[in-house]
Amino acid sequence: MLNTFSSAISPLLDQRMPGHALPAGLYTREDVFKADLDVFFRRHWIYVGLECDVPEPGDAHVIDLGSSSIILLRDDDSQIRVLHNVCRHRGARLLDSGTSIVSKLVCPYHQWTYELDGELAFAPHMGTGFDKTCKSLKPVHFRSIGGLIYVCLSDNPPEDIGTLETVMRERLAPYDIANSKVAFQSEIIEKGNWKLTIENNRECYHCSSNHPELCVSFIDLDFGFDPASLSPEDREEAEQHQALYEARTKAWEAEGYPSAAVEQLVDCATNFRTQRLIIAGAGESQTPDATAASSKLLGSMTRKDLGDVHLWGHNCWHHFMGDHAVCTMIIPLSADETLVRTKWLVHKDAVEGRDYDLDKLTSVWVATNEQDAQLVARSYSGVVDPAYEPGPYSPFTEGQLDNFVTWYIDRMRANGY
Ligand code: 3BY
Ligand code: FES
Ligand code: FE
Repeated sequence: MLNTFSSAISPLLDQRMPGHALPAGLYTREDVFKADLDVFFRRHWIYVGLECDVPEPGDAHVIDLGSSSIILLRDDDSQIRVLHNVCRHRGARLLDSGTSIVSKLVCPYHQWTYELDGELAFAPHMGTGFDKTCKSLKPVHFRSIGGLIYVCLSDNPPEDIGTLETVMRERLAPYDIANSKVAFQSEIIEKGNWKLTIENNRECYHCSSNHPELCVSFIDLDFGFDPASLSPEDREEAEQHQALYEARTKAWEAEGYPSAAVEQLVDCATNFRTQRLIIAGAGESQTPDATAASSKLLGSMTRKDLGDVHLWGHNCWHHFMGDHAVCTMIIPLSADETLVRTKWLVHKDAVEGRDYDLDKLTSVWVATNEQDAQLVARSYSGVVDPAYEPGPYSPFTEGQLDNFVTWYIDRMRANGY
């Protein structure tokens, strides 16, 4: 069956040239935005938050996604639940955006009252013949993967999340993210299309001239390139870099820490990449001097020299280091606005001022996010200019952008566009 927008969007998908950015309309058009929300934020798995967003029974956290709204909560048995934020009476939103503490979910409209597992407990004036049992709140498909909450709003979630689950459960185990604490959270609305936000995150071509704070600890990743396409200088640099990674990865793995790159980037529904990255300089953490910001390490970690386990998805990027983690998700708000939500995690017992300094913990990514927001806005304002035409990606530093937009086109096609 053809989708409503397929006839209009399909030629744009055809126009995309391999190795190049997308045609303007795929970033700017309202019909494409609606299709993107449907395909990439309803029919695919997306990262939406953390178990530690709701540490205690009764903690609830609302996440708005386009016209949908979901409630992440911890029930009376300390189990994580994810429910649609839609009353089964006449549809009213049960909870407002943000975080709250609840003993039951009471609809503000006519007081239908639900248990924290979603069961309808009380519905006034509905008569004796009314069967409450079939009016529980609708559950959302979700997985907690090492404390990271992934949801899929479709009735048939893609099954290939299994690889991500297996790989990240093992990699994240020592960090015990489920029992960490959100030390700080930030939200930025970037003035640009969500795909530009993701493309911007998939390269560090822009880092040396735009991210002085991040560059202290972050070493660019060179991947996805064809050595034959590089100049002799670039090839030498890439080879040295690869040799360093190979040696360090081998050493970490010999010590029992899975570190090699695992990726599912094209020819798949669930797009992800992980690798234990080398941290530059002092080598411990993404802080102003690359030393740890928290003296209490995450989970059962005893070492600060285990690099940065990075994880990318099509709506998120994460960095798990010995002392803290930085978890970022995006939600498209419109074709030209994207919400970027970042959380900084520390050990649950770490105390600000005693175990960590909040400014040292957060300043690198606060600055980096702000710089990236400016870059995405700058990029988007050029993409809407009639003079824009899709330019070529660097085969050296932008191979991941090519992978991302290739996956984007394939997934649009696979979903009928
Ligand atoms: O967060 C990331 O994955 C990094 C930071 C800079 C660019 N990107 C590769
Ligand atoms: Fe919720 Fe009526 S809409 S009780
Ligand atoms: Fe950046």
